[in-house]
Amino acid sequence: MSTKTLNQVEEQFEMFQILNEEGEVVNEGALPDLTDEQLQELMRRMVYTRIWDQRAISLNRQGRLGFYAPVAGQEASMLGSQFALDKEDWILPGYRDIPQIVFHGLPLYQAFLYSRGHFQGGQIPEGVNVLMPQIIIGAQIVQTTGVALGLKKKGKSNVAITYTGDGGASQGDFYEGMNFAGAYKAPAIFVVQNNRFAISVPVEKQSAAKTIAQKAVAAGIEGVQVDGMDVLAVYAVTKQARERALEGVPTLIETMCYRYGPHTMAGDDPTRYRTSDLDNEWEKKDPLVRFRKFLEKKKLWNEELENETVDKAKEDIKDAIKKADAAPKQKVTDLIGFMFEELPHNLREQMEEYTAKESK
Ligand SMILES: Cc1ncc(C[n+]2csc(CCOP(=O)(O)OP(=O)(O)O)c2C)c(N)n1
Repeated sequence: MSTKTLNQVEEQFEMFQILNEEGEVVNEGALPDLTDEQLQELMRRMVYTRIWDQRAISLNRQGRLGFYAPVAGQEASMLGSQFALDKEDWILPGYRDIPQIVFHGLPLYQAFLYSRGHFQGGQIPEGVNVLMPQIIIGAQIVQTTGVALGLKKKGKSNVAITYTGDGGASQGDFYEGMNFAGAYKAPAIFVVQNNRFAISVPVEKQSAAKTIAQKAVAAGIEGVQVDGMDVLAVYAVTKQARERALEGVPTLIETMCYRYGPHTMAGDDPTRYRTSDLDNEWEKKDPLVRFRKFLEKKKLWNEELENETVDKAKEDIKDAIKKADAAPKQKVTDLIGFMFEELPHNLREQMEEYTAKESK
């Protein structure tokens, strides 16, 4: 293949956008058909999530939350895509994708318990169609195709969607999952949130490809690159991907975004691998600022609605933490007990030992 041909392929994956940084519509024909109430709900969810993120970081620093991967900067990418789903669709998330699963039905206190490593955080309630967030990079991608094929076999008009990062797109599972989905026409959507870094490794070091979206071509599925700071654009491409998925054509969506905070709260220092110029460049693209401007011009958002949302988020977080604090202290026997239906002999011995210890 000549370089010219490669360039021609890559040029097809131009970033799709509806709102520019000023909140102006640059793609009138692509505006999704959302009611005023739905537009406000999208804004509400992004503001709520920003507050939740700030609170979670602070709770983590106080030692009141465990593992936490900040989400600020990725709200449009996360929530615009989830908003395009049906309640019965399945989400297979990565560790950062907690907002999507909470807005899909997981109670907030369980998200906090997940963060604390408590088993109740993983007991997804019946009727909430999400699987446990994966810490192992890429481990939910092949499974997404499996879940999607299961839905198809059962005759459901639903899709399975998964989220990973640009780093996840460097894993073998990523290619296997997409290839499998393409070959078997699975109703699946693969979202790669390209926040430009896999911890400290820039995306340019992970792949020679100009876009991640173009990796769909080899799997024979659709690929689209979208402005991940533009909630309307993310919603629109996911909605289309969902319709296509139901017709047997999976889609890979690459959302161009940025995480404003550290990779996780476990000691990552982004100033060691990102410049303040780059941070500033992406701060100008802030998904909340942009969408707020768009809504304000339409008289659909104001300070009062903003404050109401902030207060509601703070109130909900307080209640959820209280509820998480009230969960029974996790025991070693819980951990062993949930692993097998029938314990192997070595674990049976440990179970007996800890049952005796815990009953004292
Ligand atoms: C299989 C595997 N390898 C390595 C790690 C360690 N690790 C955790 S997060 C991460 C980077 C992931 O980056 P990316 O996929 O871009 O996602 P992001 O965190 O930026 O959303 C790595 C290498 C892991 N969890 N799993």
